[in-house]
Amino acid sequence: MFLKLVIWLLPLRFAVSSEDGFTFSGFIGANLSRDGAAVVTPEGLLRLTNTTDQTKGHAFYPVPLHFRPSPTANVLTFSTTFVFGIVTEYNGFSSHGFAFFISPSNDLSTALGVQYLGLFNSSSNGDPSNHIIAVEFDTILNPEFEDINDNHVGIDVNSLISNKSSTAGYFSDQGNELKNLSLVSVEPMQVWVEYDGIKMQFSVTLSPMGTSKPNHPLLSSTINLSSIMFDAMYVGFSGSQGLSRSSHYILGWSMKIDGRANDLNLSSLPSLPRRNNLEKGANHLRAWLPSSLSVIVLMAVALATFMVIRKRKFAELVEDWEVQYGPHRFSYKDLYMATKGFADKELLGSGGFGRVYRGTLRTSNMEVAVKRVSHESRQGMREFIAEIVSMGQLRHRNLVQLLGYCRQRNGELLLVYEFMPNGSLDKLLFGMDGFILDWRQRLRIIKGVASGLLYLHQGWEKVVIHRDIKASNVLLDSEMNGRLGDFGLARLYDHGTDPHTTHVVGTMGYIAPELTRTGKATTGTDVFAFGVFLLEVACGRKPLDLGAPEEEEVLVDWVVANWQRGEILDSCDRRLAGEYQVEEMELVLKLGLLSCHPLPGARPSMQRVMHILDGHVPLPEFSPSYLSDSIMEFLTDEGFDDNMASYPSSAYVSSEVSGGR
Ligand SMILES: *[C@@H]1O[C@H](CO)[C@@H](O)[C@H](O)[C@H]1NC(C)=O
Ligand SMILES: *[C@@H]1O[C@H](CO)[C@@H](O)[C@H](O)[C@H]1NC(C)=O
Ligand SMILES: *[C@@H]1O[C@H](CO)[C@@H](O)[C@H](O)[C@H]1NC(C)=O
Ligand SMILES: *[C@@H]1O[C@H](CO)[C@@H](O)[C@H](O)[C@H]1NC(C)=O
Ligand SMILES: *[C@@H]1O[C@H](CO)[C@@H](O)[C@H](O)[C@H]1NC(C)=O
Ligand SMILES: *[C@@H]1O[C@H](CO)[C@@H](O)[C@H](O)[C@H]1NC(C)=O
Ligand SMILES: CC(=O)N[C@H]1CO[C@H](CO)[C@@H](O)[C@@H]1O
Ligand SMILES: CC(=O)N[C@H]1CO[C@H](CO)[C@@H](O)[C@@H]1O
Repeated sequence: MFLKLVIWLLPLRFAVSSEDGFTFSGFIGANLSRDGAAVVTPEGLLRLTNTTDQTKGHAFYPVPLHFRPSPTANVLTFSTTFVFGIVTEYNGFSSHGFAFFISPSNDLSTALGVQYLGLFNSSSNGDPSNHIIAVEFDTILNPEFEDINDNHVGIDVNSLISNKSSTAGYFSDQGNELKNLSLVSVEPMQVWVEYDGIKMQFSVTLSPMGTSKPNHPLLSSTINLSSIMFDAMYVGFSGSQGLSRSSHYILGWSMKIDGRANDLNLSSLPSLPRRNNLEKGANHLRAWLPSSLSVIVLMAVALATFMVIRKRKFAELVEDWEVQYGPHRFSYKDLYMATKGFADKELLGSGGFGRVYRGTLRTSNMEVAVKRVSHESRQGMREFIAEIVSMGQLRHRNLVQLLGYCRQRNGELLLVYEFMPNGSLDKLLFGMDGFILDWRQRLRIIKGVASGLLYLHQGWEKVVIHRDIKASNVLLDSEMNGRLGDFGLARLYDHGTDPHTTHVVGTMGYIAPELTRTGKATTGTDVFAFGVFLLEVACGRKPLDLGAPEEEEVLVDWVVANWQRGEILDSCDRRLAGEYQVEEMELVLKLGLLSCHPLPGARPSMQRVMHILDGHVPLPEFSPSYLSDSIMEFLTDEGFDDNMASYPSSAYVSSEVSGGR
């Protein structure tokens, strides 16, 4: 009887003890629930992301832990420690990061990867009903989440906008100065996450593996977790990556509720692999080749013939230096298959840079747009590809995401973008199919484009000049958000050319006057084009319409003329049938005029444009004559060159004379 009781109690005791604490020194045989790309490697490492692009992965302790002694009591003290390492394939190209999290659910399948770190999606981010607490280890700067840099640790409560964050590092016990650590250094690091249930103090400490725990935590924040956490919560890790390959590894992990987590025996942890080797595919071939020599010879001949035929069809150009960019490259074959052989019926459109096809990637069923760009010179290609790869790291909800590229031997470059189901804005603005974008939609698109352009100008480590803002470069996603496409592409035409003879890239009607003079694209020339774009969207007219009555040919001049008559609203799109807010329409028209002021210094920055559109800053007072007066002032103040003197009669037409492509 007694024995029976013991036997009956034994598994129960086990379960209880494993519920308030656990220790994993390596993960061989560990009972974890995993999803997405997360795996335990044969060496016992928990790997959250694999080498496939844009993956996410989660690993949870399989049962929820009880964080309160009773469902109504306050959250208990708890502590966890783990060792992690991030292995990037190419030094300097970081991908997204990973997080330790506490969540009410073990199903995070609706969360997005990439910058959302597999924790939230665009609608759930910031929602208090998430009840998710996380410590993020983020290796990409995302301005939309107010990230401080591309190497930081943050405490997140229900949102990727961290409650508190810091550059990754640790405080040495002598001197108390912050020593920086690089998360992507491929060196293992140990983390301690602790919560003091009485003081409500949540702290995070980081140090290189093998050094003792620093006394001073890296991050410490007073948070009442009792108001956020439930009694039973899952704990785990979430990893996510973007374009460049990187793997997030956890080497060991221990956790304890109502106490201090067991120390990890560091010498028994599996070791972190060095930089990923490229997969060795050749070994597979060797394994199945039959031993008979004649068969081998026959097969080799057949194979070689087959390869030659295929190679001709799918000849792509890969140079040594490109191997480092790995997954940004798509194989020509995959793109060929995706677009059904670049079939005409998959053609989405053709623009200044080439033809664009719709495609569906076979491996992921993802819809993409593939742009074929011809490049005559291979000179500067390396810089250009490096730039494409870094452009791939630009992420903003108002930019069309670049997913990768492929180079072909015939001098063709294929760029792979996210697919935008609602096509380009000009088709909807000027389309003949009777569809009319209402004012609310137009204003939202305008604000979206402004925000995307602001990100290019200021949101990233480098200033990116778009150079070709216009309605046909604005694409619409499934929610009718405006997204800028083709950013940075105009540089293609600059590479390898003599800087003194750089020709002007842009589109007639959108080219700032000084650009035709100096040939130098700046954020100011982008603002000019954006101003023209504002007028285009508000008026539903192209910037230059040579078929229109003479006084209406140049959109900007016509709007100015209407304003001078005191009837600026006469300019707006008649198809709106008066369905708009007068103040908003006036604001957009005047802001458009101000932004395409002929003098670069008079134009606002995109930051200011954004503030004005959001109503945080009033539009400066100016009259229609300001546009021409200040030119006269400029012309009399400064010695100006001949080109300048040739345009005051109609400042805007000058681009017609010398611009275009
Ligand atoms: C893993 O843990 C879950 C939840 O406790 C349990 O149902 C399952 O049987 C365990 N699996 C193994 C192999 O121990
Ligand atoms: C990576 O993970 C995905 C699941 O997200 C899986 O489909 C794919 O096969 C994995 N790739 C490798 C190389 O393990
Ligand atoms: C976003 O996440 C929330 C909460 O997990 C989920 O309810 C919602 O369906 C998700 N939205 C999308 C668009 O996946
Ligand atoms: C540590 O990193 C921060 C942010 O990147 C930087 O400002 C600081 O100069 C670095 N400190 C050292 C000692 O490198
Ligand atoms: C913390 O939050 C819980 C639940 O909302 C509340 O009952 C408790 O009073 C809070 N503690 C403090 C010190 O504010
Ligand atoms: C730590 O692990 C090593 C190697 O597995 C083992 O030899 C050693 O006894 C362990 N130390 C402790 C304190 O458990
Ligand atoms: C800036 C920020 O995200 N603050 C959050 C910090 O955490 C509390 C919960 O304790 C949230 O309510 C805040 O919004
Ligand atoms: C105007 C227009 O074409 N709207 C479409 C945008 O895309 C969504 C989703 O693909 C469609 O449902 C809309 O009809």
